[in-house]
Amino acid sequence: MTTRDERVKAAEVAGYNTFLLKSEDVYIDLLTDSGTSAMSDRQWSGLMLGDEAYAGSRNFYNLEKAMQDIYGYKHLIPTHQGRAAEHMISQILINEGDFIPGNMYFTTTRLHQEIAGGTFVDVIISEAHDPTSLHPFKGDVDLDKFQKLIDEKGADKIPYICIATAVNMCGGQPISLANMRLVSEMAHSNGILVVHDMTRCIENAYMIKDHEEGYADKSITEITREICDLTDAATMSSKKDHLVNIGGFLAVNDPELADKARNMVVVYEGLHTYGGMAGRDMEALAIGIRECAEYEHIRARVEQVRYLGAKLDGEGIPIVKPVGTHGVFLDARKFLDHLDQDQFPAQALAAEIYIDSGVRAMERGNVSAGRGPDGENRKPPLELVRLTIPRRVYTQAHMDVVAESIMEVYDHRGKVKGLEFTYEPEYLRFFQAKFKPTA
Ligand code: P71
Repeated sequence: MTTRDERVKAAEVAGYNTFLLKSEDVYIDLLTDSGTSAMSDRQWSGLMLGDEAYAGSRNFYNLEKAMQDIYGYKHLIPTHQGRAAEHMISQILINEGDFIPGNMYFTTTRLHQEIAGGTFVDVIISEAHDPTSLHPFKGDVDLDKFQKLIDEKGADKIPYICIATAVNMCGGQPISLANMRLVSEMAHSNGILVVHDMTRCIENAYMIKDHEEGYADKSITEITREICDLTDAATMSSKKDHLVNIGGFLAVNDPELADKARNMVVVYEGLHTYGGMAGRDMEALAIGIRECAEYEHIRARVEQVRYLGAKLDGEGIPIVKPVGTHGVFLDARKFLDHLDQDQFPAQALAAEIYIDSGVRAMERGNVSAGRGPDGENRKPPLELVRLTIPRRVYTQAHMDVVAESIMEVYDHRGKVKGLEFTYEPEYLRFFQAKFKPTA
């Protein structure tokens, strides 16, 4: 624990960017659920079974089998984390001038599409951009938007549609299987592939079981398989659903695509039977793939997120509703309605919460969205602060402390100042940017 004075100083040194705080100076760390979950006793045991042969480690085959059993994709190309898989699929499938529709952007995903010469096009339903819309599946694709893109640009300019499950940037919102089925049909009938960002697929499967008609009696693994069977390839950051500190993969069904990816992974990651992971990492990951699909686990995980959400909502704090799967997202536009979006209200709010209590959150608004091709801030409709909950780490009592702090900041919200850049890096600026309060 730190004093308020110490946190005021730490925030200033960090340029009001929670990515630049030392973790030692953080009390409850809700920056991300990525690589921060607790591994189980079984996963830790797996670390002791590392087969560190350079090639053909038995842990690779265990990992391949676990992925095939749970997700059903045919070929596995391991990577050190999710963005490496995004890099490979983007480089392989995208040509200069292509368009890549998706159910909302994700920072690293879009950047890799752009570096490959593509342009991301948002085709998520409009409700996703509205924090107050109670649509139960805000991750759904707007089929009219998708059709319009096909009509305008031509299907030959669209190599694939990127479908995320539990859409991160709009609050961890699920896509329904009914919608996915239609998207998959529309894509495939136009010769367009479906690439699945399945970083939090199990969390999405829980939401489908929870409230999509006809799925209450299906198991998490049955639902997960049904999702994956509608898609052709998948990128995975195993640092989320799979409960490991590092790891990920690209999974594909087409053998030719698999060969291309295997050829590429040796350039950037390592041999195709380890892809940047140690044997022991792959063993822990293989075990995590099976564990995360256990109903008791995923229920406890999502319901803990809902617990915090209900608490804040009950106090009248503006949050994204319905509460999603991996965190509670504060609506900073409403919370700090005296600030202009170019004063980065979400960035300012995350810094203020840290100063109040040592709780670390993450900006997911104008700073994260970056600048468009015209050089201007993109000013996304959603200006959010994400309170992201690691899996199997915190108790409900921690959530109570978080809620108390948010309520305290809400009480003096009028005093929170906006921010301006003092340093702005070119790529993924939110990671390393620095700010100072506006006068
Ligand atoms: C999260 C992260 C980690 C992160 C990444 C970029 C900015 C801030 C934080 C990573 C994801 C993700 C989705 C849906 C791909 C990646 C990249 N999320 N897709 O939410 O959520 O995976 O980090 O393993 O490279 O804090 P990677």
